[in-house]
Amino acid sequence: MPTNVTHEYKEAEKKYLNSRTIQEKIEGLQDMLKNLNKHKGTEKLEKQLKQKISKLKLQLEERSKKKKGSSKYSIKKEGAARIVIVGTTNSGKSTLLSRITNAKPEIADYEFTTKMPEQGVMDYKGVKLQVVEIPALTKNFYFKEEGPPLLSIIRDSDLIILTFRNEDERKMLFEELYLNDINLPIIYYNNENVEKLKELIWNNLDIIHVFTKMPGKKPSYPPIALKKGSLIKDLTEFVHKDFLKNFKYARIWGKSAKHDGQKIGLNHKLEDGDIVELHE
Ligand SMILES: Nc1nc2c(ncn2[C@@H]2O[C@H](COP(=O)(O)OP(=O)(O)OP(=O)(O)O)[C@@H](O)[C@H]2O)c(=O)[nH]1
Ligand SMILES: [Mg+2]
Repeated sequence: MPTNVTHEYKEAEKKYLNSRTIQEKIEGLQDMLKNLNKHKGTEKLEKQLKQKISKLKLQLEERSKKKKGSSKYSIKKEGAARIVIVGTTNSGKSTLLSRITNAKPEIADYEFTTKMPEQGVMDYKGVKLQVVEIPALTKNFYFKEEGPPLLSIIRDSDLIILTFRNEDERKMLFEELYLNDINLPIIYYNNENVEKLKELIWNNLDIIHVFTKMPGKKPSYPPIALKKGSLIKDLTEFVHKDFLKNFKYARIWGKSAKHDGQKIGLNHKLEDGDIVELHE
């Protein structure tokens, strides 16, 4: 135990040691975590606190599963990636969802309009991406009935778009994400037009899109979404397993090509927007 912990940390520790219910225990540990003056010497302690919290949360979740099904909040993963809109109430989450997807969520000037997760599909250059609006996040979100299932939708995403009305709200959101061990890329937006906004989202995802074509034909549509860093080998395998066996070479147009129609092999690295002609 490092000796240079803060007064607030010691107070939180006292509260934790006197707590009785699982929820109180988690809250106490979270307070300790928040008040831990983080540096190299406290890394081990931070890890231990996080582990204790996870264990207790598991216990709590096991109990609530027995009580009621939280599956009504679950959302099936679809598309090449999942983007979640996370924010405080009335911060424009539904407005954003309606701007970038086909969804028509209720938008109103009263608070907590959205009560269930809403989803829509964002089309970017032909790639379908799932966008989910999470009902407004509040302090100690984990302890709300809908907290754990909604937090797992967030955890199971590729990118967070964060919305808030002021700096206090922004801090609260970051604290909630931290306490719930959510470490995803986060972007803000600033009322950009829809095309700029979609581009911002796309550029922060870990995927690229590529087109395949047959010799003498036009590129096929829609394109194929692949992880950044994918090779011709990955694309070929995705198109058809048999293609890989019979692969002879490919020709490529686009950012990764030295010249139009460059002849390449399986280990060539693809770039966003490339067009590939597979020869077998
Ligand atoms: N000033 C301003 N108002 C906005 C913006 N986006 C939405 N609004 C307005 O703010 C109110 C709330 O918008 P929503 O999109 O419903 O906000 P929300 O975050 O989904 O809210 P809840 O679902 O109720 O938590 C509406 O009256 C919107 O017209 C924005 O960018 N700026
Ligand atoms: Mg809403």
